[in-house]
Amino acid sequence: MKAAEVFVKCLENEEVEFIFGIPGEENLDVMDALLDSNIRFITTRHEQGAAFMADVYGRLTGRAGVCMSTLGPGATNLVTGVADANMDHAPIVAIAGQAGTDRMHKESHQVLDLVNMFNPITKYSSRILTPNIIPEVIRKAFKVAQTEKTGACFIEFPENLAKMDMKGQVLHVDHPHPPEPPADRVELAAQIISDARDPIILAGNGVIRSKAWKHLSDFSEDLNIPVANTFMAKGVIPFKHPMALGSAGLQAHDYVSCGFDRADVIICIGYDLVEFHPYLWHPTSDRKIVHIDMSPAEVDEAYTIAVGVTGDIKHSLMRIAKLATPHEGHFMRPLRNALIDEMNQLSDDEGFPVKPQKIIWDLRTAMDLEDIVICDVGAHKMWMARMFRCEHPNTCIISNGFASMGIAVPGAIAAKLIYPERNIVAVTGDAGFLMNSQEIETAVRLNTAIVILVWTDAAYGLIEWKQMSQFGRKSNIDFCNPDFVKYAEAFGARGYRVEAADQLLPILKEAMESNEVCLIDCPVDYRENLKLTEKLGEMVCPI
Ligand SMILES: Cc1ncc(C[n+]2csc(CCOP(=O)(O)OP(=O)(O)O)c2C)c(N)n1
Repeated sequence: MKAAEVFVKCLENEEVEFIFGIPGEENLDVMDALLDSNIRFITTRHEQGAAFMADVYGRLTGRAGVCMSTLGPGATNLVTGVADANMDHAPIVAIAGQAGTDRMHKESHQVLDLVNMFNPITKYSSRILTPNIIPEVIRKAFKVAQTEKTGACFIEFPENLAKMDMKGQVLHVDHPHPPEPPADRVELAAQIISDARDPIILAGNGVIRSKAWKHLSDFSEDLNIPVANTFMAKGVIPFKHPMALGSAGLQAHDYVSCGFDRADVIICIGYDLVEFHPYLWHPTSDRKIVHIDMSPAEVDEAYTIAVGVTGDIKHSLMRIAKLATPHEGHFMRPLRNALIDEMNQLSDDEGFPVKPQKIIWDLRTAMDLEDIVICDVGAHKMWMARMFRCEHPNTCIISNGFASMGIAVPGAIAAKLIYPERNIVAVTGDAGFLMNSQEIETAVRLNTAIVILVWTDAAYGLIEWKQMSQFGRKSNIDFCNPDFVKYAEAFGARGYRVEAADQLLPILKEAMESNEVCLIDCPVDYRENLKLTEKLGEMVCPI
């Protein structure tokens, strides 16, 4: 068989469904071999879009999303999405063509050392040096990408090797078992939790990756300990659950922060420091931290742990819950009630431009609980993370480690390919939207009927918020937008413009029912940003 054919067979062996990418001159043989495969190639309009699609595929399925580019500029275009996946622990395998091995040692058209370029943004970056190692390299890349902490891997495939004949066997796919937590660590954690006066849980995305959300709810119920979740762990405990406090991650002192202030023991479960820096929830560095995760705690002066329970998160939670003495109840409920009051306050607001709180209210009303939002990065993300209620994990995807703008539109396309029966909404600012808006063409061509909700303010809203908070004046954050309705229509999508607050809900409903790619241009009133900062600045803790 030709090496390119073996390469594709190895991808099939890993049960790859989609490859997101752009064909190039240096991956001609792989592209040709794909024609005889069940793997569906999703042709995108930018390699960054392809990488973000793989990223969101990985987040939603736990299996490696695959993206592919040509050498040189194609591969450099993948970088942001690959880095995003790696830092946010989304499993992906990125593949790039490369020049033939006979011209890689010298100055040569489009040649860059891609293995080294991807090294700092992957867990494993490798070159196919000879055709015989293809099965090993592919198996290793998928195994490393899909094993906690999951992340990105990169494979470079020189074009002359892809043409060679070889004998190759696909390798058996094994899924490593997470290790058991050591008994003495479990006992110590149970002791600290039993002795705590006011414990609180901070649940991170690792709980979702480990599919341990049910165990988390049981643990919190059994021991009577309230749960705050990171932005990347929205839905890890249903918002309606009596122990849920809501999302923690704002850089301001939010209601949930009062819970951390009052706690003497903070139990971090499946939490990564990139999700929400510990100095923001633990500035005093004096509380006892119980670290429950698949791997040892990162070193940080605000994250000095009393005990680390490393191993299968589900088993750790079950075993600690068995040994620990339940608390009699918790007094943190007012934190959640204060947030709920805020959520309800502007549900009928008629102001225009539409207030962020009202947009979120209408969006939640229009969407089913199993539907999925892919959120971009900006002020809208802060509002969504704080106020969009989620009852199920992975129903509001937020990139909050690398936090790259531009993920929402391509991410929504990937989500729709995985879940064609669900409504998928890309929530994005007008700046992040135009970073990958060309993928509307991909969505229309594939008939992936996503809804793109653009919060329009003709500015880099989050940066304006920070500039105004810190300096009281803004620097170079304004821009002009095209006519988004015409823009959508030019791609063959539907375009809507919200011109009054009460139009948003019916437009959202119509868009979701339309079964077409829809864009909604919704002007947003970001005067609410500074109002929120002021309000939280003056807030007296309700507990
Ligand atoms: C690729 C990338 N570039 C720059 C930033 C820094 N950044 C974070 S939010 C933001 C502004 C986002 O503006 P917009 O998309 O309009 O959303 P808004 O804040 O207005 O809701 C910028 C520039 C980033 N996170 N990612």
